[in-house]
Amino acid sequence: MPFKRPLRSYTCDDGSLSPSDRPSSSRRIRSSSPRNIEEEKPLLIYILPAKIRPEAMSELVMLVEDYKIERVTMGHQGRGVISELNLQLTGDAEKANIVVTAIHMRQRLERHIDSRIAKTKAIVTPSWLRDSLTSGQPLPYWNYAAVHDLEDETLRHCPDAGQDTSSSSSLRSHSQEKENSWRTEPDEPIEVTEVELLSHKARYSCLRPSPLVCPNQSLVEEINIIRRSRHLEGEERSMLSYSRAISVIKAYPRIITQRDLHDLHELPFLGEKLYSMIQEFVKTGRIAEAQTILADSRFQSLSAFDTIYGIGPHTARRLYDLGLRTLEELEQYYEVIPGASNEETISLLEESTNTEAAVEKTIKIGLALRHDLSHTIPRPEVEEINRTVMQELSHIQKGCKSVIAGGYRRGKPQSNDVDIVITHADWELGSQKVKGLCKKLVQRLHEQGLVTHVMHISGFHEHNALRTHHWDSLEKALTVFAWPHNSSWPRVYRRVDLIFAAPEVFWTAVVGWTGSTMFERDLRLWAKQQKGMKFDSSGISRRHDSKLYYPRTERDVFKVLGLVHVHPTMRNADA
Ligand code: 8GT
Ligand code: MN
Repeated sequence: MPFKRPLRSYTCDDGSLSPSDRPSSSRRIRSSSPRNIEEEKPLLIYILPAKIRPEAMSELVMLVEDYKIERVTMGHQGRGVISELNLQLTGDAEKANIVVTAIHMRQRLERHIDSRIAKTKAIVTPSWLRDSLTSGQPLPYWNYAAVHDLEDETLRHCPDAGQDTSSSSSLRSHSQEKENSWRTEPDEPIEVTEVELLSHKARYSCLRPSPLVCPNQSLVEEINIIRRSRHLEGEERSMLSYSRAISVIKAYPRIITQRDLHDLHELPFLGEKLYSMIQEFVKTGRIAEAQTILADSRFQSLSAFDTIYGIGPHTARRLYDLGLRTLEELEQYYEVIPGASNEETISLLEESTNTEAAVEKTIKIGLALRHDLSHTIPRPEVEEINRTVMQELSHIQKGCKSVIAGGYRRGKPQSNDVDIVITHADWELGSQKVKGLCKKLVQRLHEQGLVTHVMHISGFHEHNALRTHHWDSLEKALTVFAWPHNSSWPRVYRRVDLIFAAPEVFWTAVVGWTGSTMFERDLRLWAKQQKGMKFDSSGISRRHDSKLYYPRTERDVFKVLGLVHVHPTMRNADA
């Protein structure tokens, strides 16, 4: 299918748009200090058509063109505001600063662009273009590198980080002027001064800085084996002790050596037993108990069963007690054909129940799709799933916004599933506008063939027993998502969770779904023990008078709870 307009006519190098057509946009307002916009050089974008559907290609071109027209119009209206984003399409990859592509394999890319040239460009996904146009600034590339093998080269071409910060703070002051606006933007860069306010000695993990990978990661992995064993055996208290120990070690700022051992006494939750395990690890690089567990056949079976969606420790033990030992035996027991889940989708119209039949159905889907579901999801695909879901949602309700939460938001390069928290951008009316959307969206995604299974769907549930105000604010669907056969992404089944929140509780929902689990647990504990408040994904309230809080930003969530803002990438308080 041809583009709506031929790509070449938009190239800057053949001069189809005059330089005076370039300035200003209203979307993102920069400082009021005048700049010579005539002299500004645009970023040249080459969109590689291979693997992009013609409609999507056409949409991308139109997005850039519409943006440019809007920018020009604002400039001519003399508003004196200058957009960060000055893009120009080019038909010549060699001249481009940025190559936008749906290709993810280096070899495949090099069929279209010479490797020598590719190395000198930023190679990004179409999401970068869309998200940059939405935010009105050239976003940093780190979440958008299209080709893993060329990530380093791509990041080297990243836009100036300083510019980013200034533009986001000026956006903030701009949006504060507008009564009805609030932040639904992506994460700001991490602020070193904020991290310094946290302490690795704090009792609550929401006061400690917990990076994705810590200096003592191999020790953490070793203790995590013991933790998992306790979890599988249903020994919850013991499991929690190990979880706490892990979360403390995650925040410890340097590699633990013999010399550091006495320091550990200053840390919370490291009792005698843990202390001697750490000592053993420092000496030998191993913890004997963990190694014994790993070699244990019961642990191996229960671990394998526990990887199946729908099977928790309790079910795993029950299956083991029936004499089952391997996943193949489980497949026979449940009469499942691997890879071919024709298991009918759980009714879209009815709320999920926890009946035995419903649980069994979920296990059957989880087992049949286990090979696909065991593959982790790279960041560019997570972003594309979000974008696709939001595009489908826009056909049902305009003006919705989303944040990808979960491990993705904490910086994980690969996720086990995708957690998308959705709201409506209208602070006043959004609550009504998102009501009932979850079911409609899932139905639409199912009709489009994008959602193949629904594991669970539920309507509004309440923040607490106090039936004050419209607190019925979260709807969620736990689904299985798959790309269409003609997509540039492989057809691998992916788990996607869709969570709908009213604007008043959007940021509490995002915080609640960003994790990690121990961070969440300590947020709730902190709120209860130190602040006399109740925190969960569906809201924050004060216990003594049930006062409800409606934070407009994520920072507000932390502020209301009396906490320093912890950047999402510092909330990795689990192994
Ligand atoms: P992964 O998906 O790569 O494994 O990593 P993850 O994103 O950290 O794990 P997750 O299992 O997807 O959980 C993401 C966060 O959502 C966790 O912090 C967890 O506490 C939270 N979460 C659920 N399920 C539910 C739920 O039903 N309600 C609420 N409020 N939060 C939940 O996982
Ligand atoms: Mn997740």
